[in-house]
Amino acid sequence: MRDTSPQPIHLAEYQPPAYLVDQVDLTFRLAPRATRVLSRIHFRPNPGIHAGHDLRLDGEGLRLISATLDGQPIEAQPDATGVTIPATALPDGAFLWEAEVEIAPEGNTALEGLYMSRGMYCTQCEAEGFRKITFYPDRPDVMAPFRVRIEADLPVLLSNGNLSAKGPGWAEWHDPHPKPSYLFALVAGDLVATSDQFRTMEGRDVALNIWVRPGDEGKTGYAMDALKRSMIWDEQVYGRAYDLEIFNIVAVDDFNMGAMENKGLNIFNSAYVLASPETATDGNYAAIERIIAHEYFHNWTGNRITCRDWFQLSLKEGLTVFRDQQFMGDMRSHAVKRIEDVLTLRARQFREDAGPLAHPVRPESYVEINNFYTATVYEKGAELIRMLQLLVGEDCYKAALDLYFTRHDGQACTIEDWIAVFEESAGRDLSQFKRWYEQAGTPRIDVTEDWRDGSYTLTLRQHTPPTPGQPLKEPLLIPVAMGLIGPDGQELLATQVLELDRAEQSFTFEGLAARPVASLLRGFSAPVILNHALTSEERALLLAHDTDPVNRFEAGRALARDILLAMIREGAKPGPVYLDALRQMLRDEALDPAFRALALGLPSQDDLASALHDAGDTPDPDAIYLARQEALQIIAEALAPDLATVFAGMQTPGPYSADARDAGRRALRVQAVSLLARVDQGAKAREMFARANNMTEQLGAWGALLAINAGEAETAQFYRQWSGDRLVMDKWFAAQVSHAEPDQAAGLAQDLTGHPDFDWKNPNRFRSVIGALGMNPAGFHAKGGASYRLVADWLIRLDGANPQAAARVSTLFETWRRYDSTRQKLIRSELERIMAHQGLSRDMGEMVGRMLE
Ligand code: B3K
Ligand code: ZN
Repeated sequence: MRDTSPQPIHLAEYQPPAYLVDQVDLTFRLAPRATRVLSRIHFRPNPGIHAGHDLRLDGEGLRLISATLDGQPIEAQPDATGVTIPATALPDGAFLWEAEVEIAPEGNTALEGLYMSRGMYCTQCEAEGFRKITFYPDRPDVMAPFRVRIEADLPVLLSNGNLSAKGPGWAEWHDPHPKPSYLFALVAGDLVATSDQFRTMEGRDVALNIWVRPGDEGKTGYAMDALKRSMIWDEQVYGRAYDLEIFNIVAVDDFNMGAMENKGLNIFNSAYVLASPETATDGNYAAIERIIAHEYFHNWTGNRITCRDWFQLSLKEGLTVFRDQQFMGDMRSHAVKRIEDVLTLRARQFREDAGPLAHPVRPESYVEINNFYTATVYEKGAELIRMLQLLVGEDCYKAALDLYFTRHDGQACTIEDWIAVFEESAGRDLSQFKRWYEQAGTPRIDVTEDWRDGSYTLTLRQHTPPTPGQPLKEPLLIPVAMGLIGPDGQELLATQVLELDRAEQSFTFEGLAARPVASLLRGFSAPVILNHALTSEERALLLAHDTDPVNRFEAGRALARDILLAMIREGAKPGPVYLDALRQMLRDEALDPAFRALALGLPSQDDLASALHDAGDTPDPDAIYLARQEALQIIAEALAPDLATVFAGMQTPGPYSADARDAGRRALRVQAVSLLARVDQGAKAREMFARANNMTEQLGAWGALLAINAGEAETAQFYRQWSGDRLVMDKWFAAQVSHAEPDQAAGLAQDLTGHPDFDWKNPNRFRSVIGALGMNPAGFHAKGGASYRLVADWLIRLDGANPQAAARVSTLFETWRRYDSTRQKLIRSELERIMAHQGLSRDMGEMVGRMLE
């Protein structure tokens, strides 16, 4: 039988485009079931390669009405993925391709290409959606200026670039900056704008608009403010100004991810634009700020300088995440932001790196590129840039970036181009560092120490476990920032950066008066797992005295983790060292409340499962859940008076402000009320719910009740209050499922999928039930496998409508090989059931195939 499974694409097989594009002109005649797209594309042979190639244009699901070459009609016969014009039919030199195609946006449930969301037309082209709009060389290394004319009987018609003309029922846009097709965008609908102005450092005025549905215009203020702050920041910190007369943002309800950086026309999931104190949590506000900044920053890192091919995705994504992290640190608290980023990295990227979906920051092959918009490409990619900055220093980082922008503006680049600007700026060979881009897996650093006669020797051993396709790993260049703390809490050695570049290396520190406690990996200087055995007392010392806030936090986390593991393995109980350290930390008013809120949290169930697995044990999700519950109970009882003080003291009187100061106070207050609920049966949480005038406190209080299996009245009240607000209803679904007791989670999720407000084709709503079930580990892994079945059923269903969204949610299963044989068998049979489904998408086929390998 012929193998019809989709073939992987390999980095090593990259070929430059045979034809380049000088100009694109598009006309859209919009209609829900029969949109006509007319294209005029000026091609010329790529002078860099030998002549005589066929012209291959990508195109999927297009009904070709007509095509001409230099005005002469041609017989073009599209196949399933595009159309080929043989070289013999092409004129010598430059030529004009014109085509008319028909597409049906209304039936496009995949939300890729041109689709409709509640009556509004919108597009999503990255990575390969443009080929669902018209025939084109749909690859990022073909960059061209675009002119777009939109015809539709709708009040707002938007595309990339500057508006050049408009009249009733039509508008024309011109984007002078050459761009790849993945940055094309079009929006049409009945929308209203919040508008503002920005003057660039070069003195040009830019019109800013945030477009939303009528009725939502009161919820755009924070996004606009974040946009203006992003624009100033990129000028001040990177010297990069905006480059068009207008910058449009549109909020869309049905969107596969967070947002998209289309040139001059960013399209956002409405969850990352709309906010009011009553409907959005502090976490939502922070996410809006971050994503607005991220997409804006792409204008330089992604749009002006783009990727040669999709293997280079981290070139734009890792860098843009790093930039948004820097921005958020500047806007809020560097320490708190770094801790949150480390938590996210561990929760998402370490998890990915430890399982069947592990891949390098620059993958070497893919079947469906949409499956590679991952935590590894994004978050680990950002970590690599942070390490580069640490290795070369801040001034050199700045020089390297300036060189990158001047040298590569307008180009489609590679990771090699990126490394080269650092090598040249630092005058240093970075070939060993480049392995970070090529080698998957999370490195482990095992620490041993020796102390004699005032001399302290630290020995670091690195090893990276095998990952799919990469059984053997080479040593990496790992920057280990460290300091030494004396037994009295005084710092004996201020932060310095050790460069670990061999499998094993020792570092000696002489002339110390007392045996120090090493504070290693300060600021989380490398994305590694550090195995540094310290006693509880030593960890408590670092929690109380380390000068590095990230390591203070890490010491507290490690303390909690050691205790939870001992509870799971030996039935131990949290002892006084831990409880006293926690109490002291909670009482320390010099500490940022946001930090205290984070430090009061326990390692997640998934963190504990991964720690157990790493140590060679088989994690038992029920035992993990019970140990956490018991630890929370003991902490709540031991700390109750202090928690009550914090609860009373952390109020935020006055009008709501989303700034980091107030958000930190609310975060600590919510942590306190969640613990107190375990000793006062939810009394304070009920009070907080009843009085809350903002979503952070309302949801926090309700969540505290759900977590003790209470809050039925509040669940009903929350629904009555918010059933008209889609984004708040996502929270209503998600909170119930994620807090459900292990044996009730599957049943509850199943019931909620039958709720009249469950709209499974809306990605946010789908994730609020099915995604949330996967985020409730004890519920997801409950005995019998009811959750596995439910998730698999829904993945199969969603895959038929929206493969990209379904494939993304399938990662809920990626840790399956950690668990016991009974659970493995149950999950395997669900994965096989998905795999055997007729008509499975390429997206899902690749993901499930890799998980089963
Ligand atoms: N570049 C887009 C992500 C596109 C995802 C395509 N499956 C958003 C971002 O990273 O900013
Ligand atoms: Zn991005």
